[in-house]
Amino acid sequence: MWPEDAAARYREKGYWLGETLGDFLRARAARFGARTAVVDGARRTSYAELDARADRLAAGLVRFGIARGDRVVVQLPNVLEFFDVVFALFRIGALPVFALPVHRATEIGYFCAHAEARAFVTVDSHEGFDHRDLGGGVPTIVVGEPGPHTALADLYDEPVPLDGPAAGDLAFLQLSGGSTGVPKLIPRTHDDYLYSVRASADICGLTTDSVYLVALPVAHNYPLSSPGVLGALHAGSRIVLAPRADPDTAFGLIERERVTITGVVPPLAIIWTDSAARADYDLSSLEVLQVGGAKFSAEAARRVGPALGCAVQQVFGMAEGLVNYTRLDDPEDIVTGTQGRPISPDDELRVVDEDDEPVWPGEVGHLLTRGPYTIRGYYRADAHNARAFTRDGFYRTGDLVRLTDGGYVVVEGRDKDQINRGGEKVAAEEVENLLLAHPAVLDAAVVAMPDPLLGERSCAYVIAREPVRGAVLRAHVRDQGLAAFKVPDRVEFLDAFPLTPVGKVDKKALRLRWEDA
Ligand code: AMP
Ligand code: DBH
Repeated sequence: MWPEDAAARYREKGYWLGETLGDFLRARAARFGARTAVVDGARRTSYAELDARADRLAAGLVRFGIARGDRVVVQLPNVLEFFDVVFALFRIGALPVFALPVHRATEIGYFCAHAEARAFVTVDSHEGFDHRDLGGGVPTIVVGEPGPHTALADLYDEPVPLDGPAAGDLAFLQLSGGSTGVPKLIPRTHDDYLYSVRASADICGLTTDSVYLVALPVAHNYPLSSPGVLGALHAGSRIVLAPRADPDTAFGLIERERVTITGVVPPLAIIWTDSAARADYDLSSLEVLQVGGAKFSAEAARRVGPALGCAVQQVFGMAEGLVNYTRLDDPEDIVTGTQGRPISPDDELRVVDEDDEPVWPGEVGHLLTRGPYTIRGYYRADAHNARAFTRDGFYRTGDLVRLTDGGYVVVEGRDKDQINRGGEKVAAEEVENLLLAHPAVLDAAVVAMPDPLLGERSCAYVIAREPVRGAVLRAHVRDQGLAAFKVPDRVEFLDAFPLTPVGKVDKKALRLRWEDA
């Protein structure tokens, strides 16, 4: 949490308004009542209805045993019930832990255990996978057919009075892509998050005429808040939920709902750009395509406008806080050649060398940041926090950047032990630990290899004790029950790893094997 002098400054400057997310929806409903808030297939829900659904579900969740301060792991795809669940929890003052639909038993089990979850909310099945038993022994609430668990549909009761949280309290736990053996949970408060939401809606030009398509999984920080569904609710816009992000599904919804803005990751932007010419859809309503989550090349950025007939906005953000946007009125070279500038005049960005000393202006260095919506520590992670934050509270992003004269950020690389697979982050150590658990593996090092579509894919270098096939090791990782994107794309065998002068595995040298190839 922030030191009191910083908190006082953020309140004084009007960033932290003392509003909770539950009150936020109430105020939006009072203002935009009859307007359509969420479109999910044939279901169209107004602001007033959304508000009432959250109150009714909050009552049922309290009856289920959920109280203020409890953590609840929420794993829902892009469905209307996501809004009911998270706003009901916000009103109770219980904290959603935002899992993604791709997560499996290993991740869900970890989130439930680490957050000591009181309940797990999921969907009966999604993309052919049955989610109902992922919570293990944690009481489970299911959207759809509940099996032996509780049906969410049975929890919409008559509203009850709630004492609710304070705006300075934690609102939820967001996930970090991470770089360590286990994922980190990110504690965000009502006050800090809503500041980033309001400011983002403003920067992205959202109004009551905007229609925001949720193409990515809604619980991810980017479609949730940059400006995402919360930004859309702030502005009185209409939210359209896409069940999938393939061009036919997304373009069909853009045409049908007259979508004006959406946010995607670079591989999707590339696929949409390529498909637009071939597809026979009316995309004329689309004004802004946001691209973020991983580096978007200037070449790819230049192709978007002509193909899709819209402007590009680059977004460089992190669930820990700091979000940068190119502005809608920025010149072409800024929009294609940078990852934007921070939301807030009070976002502090430092670019430093290995000794935390500032580099020369314009030079590449490690990005450290601190500000009104950037966390000061991960949830229940004291030892890690001592490394991940400086003593004066700056978050070590693990990104290598340079700043332009105008204060725009250009992402040049990364020093964290992570593979960014088109926006899906793989913590190398997490996968290495799973590989090491296989009897044939003596040592393992997972690194990024370049990929034309995803930007990066993962390659596991393995020193084997005995002959084993790469496919067997990939299956071994997959069988541990974790998100499919973490399975190494490729396995290569070596007799020994290159070492750095101090004797650590030289991952830079391992990555270079691919760049030279
Ligand atoms: P997380 O901390 O898991 O929320 O992931 C945030 C990280 O994603 C950042 O620290 C960057 O490494 C990466 N990232 C997000 N957006 C971009 C972007 N536009 N360009 C390059 N990297 C990005
Ligand atoms: O990658 C991210 O985590 C991200 C990207 C864009 C993010 O959290 C965000 C915008 O808010």
